Formats: sequence, structure tokens, C-alpha cells
Amino acid sequence: MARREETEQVTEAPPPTATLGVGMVGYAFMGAAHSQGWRTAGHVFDLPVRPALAAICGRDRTAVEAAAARHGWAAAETDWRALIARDDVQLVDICTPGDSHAEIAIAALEAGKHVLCEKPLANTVAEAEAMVEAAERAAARGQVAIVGFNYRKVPALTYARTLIEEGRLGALRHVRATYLQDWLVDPESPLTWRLERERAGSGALGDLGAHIVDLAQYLAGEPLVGVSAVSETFVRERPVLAGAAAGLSGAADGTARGVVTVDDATLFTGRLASGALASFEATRMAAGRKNALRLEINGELGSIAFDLERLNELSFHDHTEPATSAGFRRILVTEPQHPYLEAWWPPGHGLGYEHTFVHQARDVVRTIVEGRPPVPSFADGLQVQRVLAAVEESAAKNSVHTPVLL
Ligand code: SOE
Repeated sequence: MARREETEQVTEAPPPTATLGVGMVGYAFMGAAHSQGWRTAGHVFDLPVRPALAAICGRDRTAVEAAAARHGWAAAETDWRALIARDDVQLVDICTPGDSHAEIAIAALEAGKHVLCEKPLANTVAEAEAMVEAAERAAARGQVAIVGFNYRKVPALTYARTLIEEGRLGALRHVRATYLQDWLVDPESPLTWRLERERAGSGALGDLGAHIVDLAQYLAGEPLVGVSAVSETFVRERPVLAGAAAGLSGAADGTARGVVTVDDATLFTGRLASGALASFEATRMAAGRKNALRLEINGELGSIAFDLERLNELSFHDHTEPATSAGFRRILVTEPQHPYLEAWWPPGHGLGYEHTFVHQARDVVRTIVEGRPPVPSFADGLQVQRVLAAVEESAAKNSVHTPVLL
């Protein structure tokens, strides 16, 4: 495999002249992350066409023009329909809250554009189904529709999938997945759109649970077939937001308070198609846990373990080794032979959160140009949406638990 010296020769080749015009809707946290992905992918990877940041869209003209200048977009629009209609936009990237995903994605696909849509795919199963139907019609015309489950693009997790595909874990027994953050611990943290059911669909479940459900199914290579859940909203009222959110938070509007209409934390167990058991925990109220997406998968031949807070590492235990010397060992997934790493730094120099968006952009471009099946597809996004809906249904039923005798 190419080491860095050879890779450098490859990246010194003249950049491709053909471009894929990207139009992005939304310019907050995810908009910034996706911008970085589009800006960088064509400079790092040897791509058949280079993404061009054609136009960015948001409702507030001053703010969207500032975002365009900051993130390197050539133009700014204030109406997503105008963005979709632009001749220099071939792909529409949707980074808005979930309540507008379906409308924008379906309109873009019907206008002949490729689509990348942030997760969760939609706020309801019905919306996701309509999006899949639009994606299927568009696929017949050669268009691509992809959902942005960016953590599949962490090299250590892509590599974990390879180990499982190769049978190194054997038949799977357990999938244990948690996604823990703490940005809502403070009860004075304001009521942003992520705390409104109308806009976000659900709370920790859709925001964080969607990622770990997708990863569990992607890594295991099989779907969840049943779930049992509990859910809680610990802080039921929060200060109303004054103006736009900044990142995950924002300034409160005096003393006015509004009702939180989503879950703060959702826990559930599940069963995969093969009979393997799974457990999940999604919360934004785990004090001290910043972006702790952790996974452990146990099979009859071995186990893997991963923590997003140490994202260059994968732990692997090979249970076929002699018991005296077997045990979890830490693999640094930073070699040029590892997924995506051939184009980055010399061995051992490591990547971060933002690189997942660069890898996502690379994969979207290649999928379009090489005519590959889209992965993760809108159908994958719908399947996750069905799991989220089943979790919500179960949590609603489980509000009264089997009592514990005291
Ligand atoms: C906030 O909880 C958030 O930004 C999620 O919305 C993202 O999907 C996740 O990648 C990081 O945390």
C-alpha cells in the first residue's frame, strides 16, 4: 500500500477541472461542519470531480451572507427554492432542523438534483417514507440520495465493520451502544429548536440515538427487529431563547420559560435479526461526558470496543488466541492502509471529528460519479426512523413499569 511519500506524488497531480456544484441549506453547527467537508475533500482526496461551494441558503440575509464569507461559499440565497433552481447547483445538502428535511429533499430530487440530508432523515416515519419514494424515482434518473450518518466515516468504525465482515468476531452476541453528552445538564440552558418536538422530532433519541442505532445496524450488518424503551424529560421547562441559537445553546430572553417537548434521555434494549441482544442509551444530561459515543460488540470469536472521545483507537480482543496472552489490544487506526487514511498525514498523526465530514463528501462525490449504490441510503435512514418510532411507542407504554416490590 502507498505510504505518505507515494501519496504526496498522487496529490500533486493537477486537480480535476470538472466540478460538482453544491448548494447547502442551513449554516449553523452542521452547516459549518459540512462546509469544511466540501471545502477540503477535493484538496485531500484524488476525486474525479471537485466539489464547488456554489451557494448557501438561510432565511436571514445578513447572517447567511456572513456564513457564505466565513465558510467559503460563492453565493448566498434566502429561499431554498431559489437555491434548488440554480443551474450551478447539482447537489443539495440539507443541514436544517428535521421539520424541513422532507419538503426540501423531495423538491430537490424532483428538480433533478442529488441530495445529502442530515440525520435523522425526517421527523416522522411517514415523511421518511415519502423521501424514500422520491429517492427511488430519482435513482431511476441516475440521482443519488444519501443520509448524513457521518460517524460511519470514522476510520476506526469503518475498520471495525471490516473486521466484523471478515468474520473476526464470529456470530454476534451483544451490541452495547451509548451516546452521552452533557450540554443540557444546566436547567438554565435555553429552549433551542432541539428541545421542540415540532422542529426536532424527538430529543436525545433522534439527535444521538439515531447515530447509535445506525452504527449498531451498520456494524452488525443486520437490523433491529424489536425494542423495549424507557425515556425521561428531567427539565420540563427552560428559558425561552432570544434570537438565534449559537452552536448548541444561545441567550435566554429574560425570565420567560417554555415547555420542553422532547426526551432528555432515552434508554432501550433491542434484539437484532440474528438474535443478538443490544442495549442503547442516549442522553444530553450525562455530566462530564462531552461526545461519548461508545460501542462494544461481543461475538463468539472476539470483541471490539470504541469511544468517540478517543476516535483514532479501536480496541480488539481476539478470543481465538491463547487465554494466557489474549486480551483487548489497542489498535491505532492511523495507518495509510486503514480506511480513508491513505490521503492524510504520515502514520500515527491522527484525525478528528471534522474529518468525518470530509470523508462523507468524498464518498458522496464518488457515489455520484462512479454510479455506486448510495450508502447510507434514504432507505437506511427510513429504517432508523422506524426504530426510533418503535422506541417512542415502547417508551410511552413503559411509562408505568412493572413495579419492584419494596
Ligand atoms: C448535538 O447533540 C450533536 O451536534 C448532534 O446533533 C450531532 O449529530 C452529533 O454528531 C454531535 O452532537
